Amino acid sequence: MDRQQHGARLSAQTLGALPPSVQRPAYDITQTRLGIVHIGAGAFHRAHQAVYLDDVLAQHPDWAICGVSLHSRDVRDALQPQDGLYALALLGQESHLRVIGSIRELLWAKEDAALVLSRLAEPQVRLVTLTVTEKGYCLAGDGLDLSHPDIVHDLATPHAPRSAIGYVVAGLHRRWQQGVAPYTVLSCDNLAANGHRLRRAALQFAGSLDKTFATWMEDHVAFPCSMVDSITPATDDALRERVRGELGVDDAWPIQRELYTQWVVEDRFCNERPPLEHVGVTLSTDIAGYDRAKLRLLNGAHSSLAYLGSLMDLDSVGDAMANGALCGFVEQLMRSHIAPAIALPDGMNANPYIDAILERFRNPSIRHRLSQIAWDGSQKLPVRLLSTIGESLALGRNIDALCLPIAAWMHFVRRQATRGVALIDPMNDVLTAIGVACTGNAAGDVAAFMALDAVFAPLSDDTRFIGALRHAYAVLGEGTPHVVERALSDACAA
Ligand code: CS2
Repeated sequence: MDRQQHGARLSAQTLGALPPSVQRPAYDITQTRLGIVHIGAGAFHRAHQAVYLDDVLAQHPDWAICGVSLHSRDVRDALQPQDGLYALALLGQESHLRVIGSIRELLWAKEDAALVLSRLAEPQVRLVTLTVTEKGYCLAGDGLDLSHPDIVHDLATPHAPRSAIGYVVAGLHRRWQQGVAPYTVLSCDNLAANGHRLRRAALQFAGSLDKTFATWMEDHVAFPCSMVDSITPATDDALRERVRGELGVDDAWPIQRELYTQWVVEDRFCNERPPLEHVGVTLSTDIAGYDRAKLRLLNGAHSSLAYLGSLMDLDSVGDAMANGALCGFVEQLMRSHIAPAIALPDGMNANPYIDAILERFRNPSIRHRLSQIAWDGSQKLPVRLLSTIGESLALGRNIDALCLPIAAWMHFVRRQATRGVALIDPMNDVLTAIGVACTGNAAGDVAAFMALDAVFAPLSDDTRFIGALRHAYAVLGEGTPHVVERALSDACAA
């Protein structure tokens, strides 16, 4: 039977008519009230945090989300006509669809800036969360990148910001002026010590505007750290088709993720918080160990698969896991080179955690493209792999295997540049210039990359690192599939 109601769109009105196999919000979406402003309402937020909040709302209707997009209007335009509703496909052995209702309002900062700022000042907004990806924090080294065009702009016109930091601080400034209690600012991005880094950047920004206000922020605003985890492949045609068939109405932007999800949040809020512990979130006083394990093991392995696998002309994580040499190498990388170099949280054993990661990567219900993971390498590699290399060197450990994925990234940059394919990376221009100038000579090419302080400092003048990286770069030859595969087999046998 064709259930499709011709032209009908997912919305509060059509929600009741969805087939019973589709899980729906367990509350009346029209009765919820905003409690959270979320900056960066992309796929990860909608697959992760918004789902936890959908569970919270079933008991506590005052934690609905106002989702703000800073750059693109697409999410607002897709979801506003749907009353914020969208379908999430949960992919595992028993996949199912769930409609999420926690995002009650969608704003596009470029057009709705005044409304975003007024939401941020409303007392019932007690929490501001962010998923703006690594580059969205405008960081350089340990602090804010004061030469970043958005930061230069926002410091000149703080009441009309563009950046995430600019909005967070502008909202707090209004509250400070109006005597409204501050909100907690919770980063939900894959950055080590994300709350600490965001706090430093926000205080630095505020301090450049007004010292008294910055001191108030320092004393009163909490920036807890968090660790987020759920594999969320980009929406593709297969998903759109499946959702259209199963829902019986149109959804302009469904999303998908694996069944597995984890959210660990540091329990340090300066205003009320949703009862996250009731919906499967781990609240902890120290999340650094979880953070490290996830970023270094899961994300480190993901980026390794992405660059090595792309050179091998593989398309998805599933394809990469089906390649014996690559899968064997990445498993060994995690077990023998990453896990022994990092301190894990009390009670966490590396091997079962790694087993679970490998199983998640092999999930046959998911097609996660390596090209998606390869985005933003300049931002991801320092957090995911270079930090492990630095700590391994400090421990006197061998770093040869850890340098292979870094060398693969360099070959990947060179390959895309010579093919004339732009990288999705905020450093695309400089990386492409380096890639085009590469000759294949390991010493010269490594030296050119080492000039990228934002990526390689403080390792860029470490002779042990440079030696191992040159070797890894040379071992990968011209970065062609067979040579890469042989290098990985040799690395495993070594
Ligand atoms: C991936 C992550 O795209 C990427 O860089 O490594 O998005 C990864 O899927 C998530 O961090 C898993 O929690």
